[in-house]
Amino acid sequence: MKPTTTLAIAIAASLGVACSSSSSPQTTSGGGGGGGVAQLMKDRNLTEADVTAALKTFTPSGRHDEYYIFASGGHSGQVIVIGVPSMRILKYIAVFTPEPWQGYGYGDESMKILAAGRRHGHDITWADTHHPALSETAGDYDGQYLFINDKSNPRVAVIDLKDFTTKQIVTSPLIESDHGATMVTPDTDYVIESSQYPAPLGGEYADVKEWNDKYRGAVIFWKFDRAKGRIDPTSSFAIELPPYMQDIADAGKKVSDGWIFINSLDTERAWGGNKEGNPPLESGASQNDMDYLHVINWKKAAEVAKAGKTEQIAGMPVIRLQTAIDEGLLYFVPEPKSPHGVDVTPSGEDMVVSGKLDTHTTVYSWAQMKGLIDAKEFATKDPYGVPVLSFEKSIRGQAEVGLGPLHTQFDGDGFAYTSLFLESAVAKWSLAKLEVVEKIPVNYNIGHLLTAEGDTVSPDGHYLVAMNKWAIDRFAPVGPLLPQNFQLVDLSGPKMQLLYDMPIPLGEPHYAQMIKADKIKAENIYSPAGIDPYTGERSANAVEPNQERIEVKPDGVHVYMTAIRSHFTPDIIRVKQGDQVHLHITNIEQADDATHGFALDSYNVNLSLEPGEHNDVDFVADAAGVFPMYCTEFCSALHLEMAGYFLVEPK
Ligand code: CUK
Ligand code: CUA
Repeated sequence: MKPTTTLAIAIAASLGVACSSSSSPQTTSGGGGGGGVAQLMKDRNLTEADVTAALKTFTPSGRHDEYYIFASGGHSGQVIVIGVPSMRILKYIAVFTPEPWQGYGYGDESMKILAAGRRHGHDITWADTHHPALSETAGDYDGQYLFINDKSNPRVAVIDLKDFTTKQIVTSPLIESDHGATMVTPDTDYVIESSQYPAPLGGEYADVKEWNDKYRGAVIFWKFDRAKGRIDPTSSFAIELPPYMQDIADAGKKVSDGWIFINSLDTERAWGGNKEGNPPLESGASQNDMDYLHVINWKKAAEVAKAGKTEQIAGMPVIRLQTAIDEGLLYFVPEPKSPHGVDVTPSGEDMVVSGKLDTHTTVYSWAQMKGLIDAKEFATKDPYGVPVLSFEKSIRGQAEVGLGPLHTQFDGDGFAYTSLFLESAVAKWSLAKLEVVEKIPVNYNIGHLLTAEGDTVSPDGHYLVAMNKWAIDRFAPVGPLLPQNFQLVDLSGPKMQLLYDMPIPLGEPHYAQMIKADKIKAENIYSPAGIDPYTGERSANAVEPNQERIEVKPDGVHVYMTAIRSHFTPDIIRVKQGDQVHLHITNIEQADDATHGFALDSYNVNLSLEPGEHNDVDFVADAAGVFPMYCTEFCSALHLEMAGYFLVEPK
């Protein structure tokens, strides 16, 4: 029991109730009666802080949120869309994994998108999604596209925010994992994907003992073609990096535009082997006091790649390490104690780096680093010949923030917010003075954090979300696998206030971004009818009303079908066992939310047909029998009657 504010105490005293802190687990009960706010507070055991938090997040029916969060869905391979301040989940966007409700991975075109993410000949049905990146114009979110990576099977996806649908997955056999992904350059010229765990480039084999010579990292610059809304792999290139473990990346902006920054760990080049006489990787990789911040001139690198000073490796033009050194594309700066996050400040003038085993964040000055680079004033070289700048001459200073700092975001008032993993807290500190002004505890083990538009050139501040790894006692027990805990914090008052706990029971999200809602221009229908969302174009197989038909062609039976409340036309399909079947289905509705599903018994056919959407699906009718097909969305009063039969006559 801990008193909070005087008003709460006064109310509590007058009502004779216990006034308890909202930060310890407890059960709210009762609720109800007609006794007004004071009675409700008493019945539900709420403090004044609880009530103000409720007032700040409650969103009446029909009212929309101020912001969207786009959060990584972790292991689910999806993106979670959340409204702020209500913290209501608005959508899961299917990205790297089949998703039944959206019919993603069940029709021809979406299967093609997933198939583009195959690696080493394998279908991959999960992803370790880490870092979403909204497209930017002049360093500010423009609300058009979203990119996200899969760390485990290095892949990058493109999502169009017109319809919140994944349009493309790209992957390169050049690398075997990624982590510094995805980040975009300020005008979204490139989507950055850098490797984490070194491996021989291009999927070759070499024993791990050949680490120093044969293993390498790389950073891929995926060229984004905004007019097409797709990555253009043929205009993309990579830079070879030494076999350190490259970590998080961020793009320079404004004064540092043209450069990117990538952390690294394991400059010791330890590779494990704890049964081979070596220390385990974690201690082998933590011997050095300093690792290397990678400073890369991407604008110049793009010119070097264009000039053809590359080698083709696994189909990707690669600027070799020696070329990168010779052309002045790559520099290192020491960074302390197992660095993790690198975050460029809104002005682009500073780079904030946190060392997981340090209590400081280190603030690097772009002006100082650029001065050293221009003057060719290098302190030393790494074993591969990469020039290393002086640590002391590169930093503006350090801020003592607390235990286990990881990631930093910004507000519009000159403050930075750093997550403290070991301390389970967020530190708010002044960028100018490099001094902590306030801390707020979070529950528990915070990884990333985000503020509204907090990694752009013009952060809003306003709200902060702590993305906590552990929930422990925050929610009702659900067995040993607990949800993650997103905590919404209000930054608008004189003190940070915790507003809301949101369980995330889907995977470990890592990062998220928060964008003003009015920047998102989502469309409610596909118009004209017949558009395949995955190509974004009207399908050649789109079906018009009254043109429904079944045609037998040399390649099989083609069914041209429409869906409209409350029937499919045709609703009876007769084929022979062994026939190749091509279903072409258009939802010809043009009304908001008039989605139909299409399910076919025992053939694993499941489509979601949004208004105006067209899908194709091919399969062999190898099993004879009678198979009901029906609409899976309760679309009208006669939804249950929106059904038919797929009849497969035995051979
Ligand atoms: S990483 Cu997860 S807490 Cu992949 Cu961005 Cu830092
Ligand atoms: Cu269409 Cu139910």
